[in-house]
Amino acid sequence: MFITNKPAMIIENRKERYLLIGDLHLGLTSEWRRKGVSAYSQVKDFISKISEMKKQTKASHLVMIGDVKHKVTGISWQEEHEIPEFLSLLEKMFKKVIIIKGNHDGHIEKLIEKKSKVKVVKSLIIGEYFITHGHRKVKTRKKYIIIGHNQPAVKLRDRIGASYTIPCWVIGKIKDKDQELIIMPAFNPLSGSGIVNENEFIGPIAKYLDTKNAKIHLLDGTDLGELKDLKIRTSD
Ligand SMILES: [Mn+2]
Repeated sequence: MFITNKPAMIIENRKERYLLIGDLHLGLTSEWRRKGVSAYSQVKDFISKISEMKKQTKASHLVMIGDVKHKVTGISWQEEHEIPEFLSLLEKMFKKVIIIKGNHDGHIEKLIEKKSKVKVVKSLIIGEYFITHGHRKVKTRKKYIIIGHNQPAVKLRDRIGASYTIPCWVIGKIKDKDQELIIMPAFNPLSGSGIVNENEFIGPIAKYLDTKNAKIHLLDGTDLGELKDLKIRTSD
């Protein structure tokens, strides 16, 4: 269900395939430009990556699990232009496009045309999966909970002391419950990350992750073992 080498996963239910991505933070680059960094719209790059994954997986539905836009309150000039463009391209590609609202998605509804088939929801259930952004509390008995919000990455240090921050998946149990939590890496490679072997997880769901048994996988499938053993260990 994880797509090798991509910050994305597939869930199959009733013969439909749902492609999941999260933490896109479109509009982030305008903030950088204001600070003097040359960075341009990511719409085309995102569309080509999504279209490649769609071809590879034959997904019929797209689920964006929050933080499609970057500005927490209000809408930036860049978002006002880029998000409708991005969504209209996605609508042409998928049967359904679902946005699960993240903490950065304030007023995103204003960027969606009335006749659009893009849906905005707080959370979504697909079969045994409960999917939400991860910044608000939820009640569910579903076996699997999928969130984003944390933008997890692991910090590794090599023998000469150079350190690398590499996006990762976090998979573990919810404390005292028979439920499994999957934390997705961010889709936007520029959006920064929460270092799982340095920082605490954020949000009211991830804080109940049983970190003693949580496992870390890199996007290429490398199993780094348990988080508790990864206190900035040396890689070979
Ligand atoms: Mn978030």
